[in-house]
Amino acid sequence: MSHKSGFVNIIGLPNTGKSTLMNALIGERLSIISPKAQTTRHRILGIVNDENYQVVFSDTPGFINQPAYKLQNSMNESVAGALEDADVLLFVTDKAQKDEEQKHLIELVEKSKVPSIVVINKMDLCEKKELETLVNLWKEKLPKSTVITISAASGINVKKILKQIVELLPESPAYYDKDQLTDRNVRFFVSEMVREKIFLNYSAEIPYSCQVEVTDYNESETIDRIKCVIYVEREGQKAIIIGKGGSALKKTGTEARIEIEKFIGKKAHLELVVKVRDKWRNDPLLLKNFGYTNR
Ligand SMILES: Nc1nc2c(ncn2[C@@H]2O[C@H](COP(=O)(O)OP(=O)(O)OP(=O)(O)O)[C@@H](O)[C@H]2O)c(=O)[nH]1
Ligand SMILES: [Mg+2]
Repeated sequence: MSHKSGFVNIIGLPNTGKSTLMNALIGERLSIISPKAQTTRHRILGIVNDENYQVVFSDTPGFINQPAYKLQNSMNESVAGALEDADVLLFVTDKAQKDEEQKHLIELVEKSKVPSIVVINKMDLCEKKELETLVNLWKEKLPKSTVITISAASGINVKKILKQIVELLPESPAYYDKDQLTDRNVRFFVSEMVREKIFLNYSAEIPYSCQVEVTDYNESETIDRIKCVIYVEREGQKAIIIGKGGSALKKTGTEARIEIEKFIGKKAHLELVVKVRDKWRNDPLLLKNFGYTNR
């Protein structure tokens, strides 16, 4: 039997459930998820391997219509990059998304030469009639695309999408080793797990002002000892992150450690330190050092 392989890139507005969908497709918790918009900041590969096919999914940051920081420009650039090398596009949306916000993405999908699937996520939040209306609207908006309704959070129709994707993939040998799950290393996922807990534990501007870097990672057979620095933009934010008597940081650290231990399959010791880097979200050199840009 012939072998199929290709890049399937997941795009959409922030908070539509792209990361939840990628995790559901690959069956692992690779991408971090939060109820807040703009959780994902990088393009992250998640690979599904089968004897007869290899699907290389890319989770991408939600597209930002009016970027206010250089960080957001780099997030949008990774969306643009994901459009360039796609064999199949998954355009994730839900009933809450407005057409004017999605205009740019709709045009990109329309212009793209690769097959696309409009994924209407969060179907659990829709009445039957409402869902039918949404499906019909999307069929009108993007007549060349296939439209599928899913609930990424509960896994409804996720298998159906995978089946559809494999049908659309070109015949090709695998791009990656068949035992490879992602292109990112453990350090990256550790920093993301800390960032996820920050997104869940703090409000307003705090999660958006944080960058997490793993500065030490000492592996041993039974326990990994990890040190992370959380960078914030102002002293006031540092105080909020740490909390009264260190309580907020302690909570975040404990929650992240539990997640990290599940991920690495052994015990972890996690030390978190908070530092201030003035306006890092607009600083080209810091953005480069933090791995957001190549320039
Ligand atoms: N009700 C419902 N909520 C969902 C579903 N899928 C995802 N969510 C929720 O939607 C929120 C956003 O999910 P994410 O996967 O982080 O969304 P995203 O598109 O990756 O967001 P960004 O990374 O910010 O662009 C989270 O609170 C999820 O739990 C679903 O099928 N049903
Ligand atoms: Mg995401």
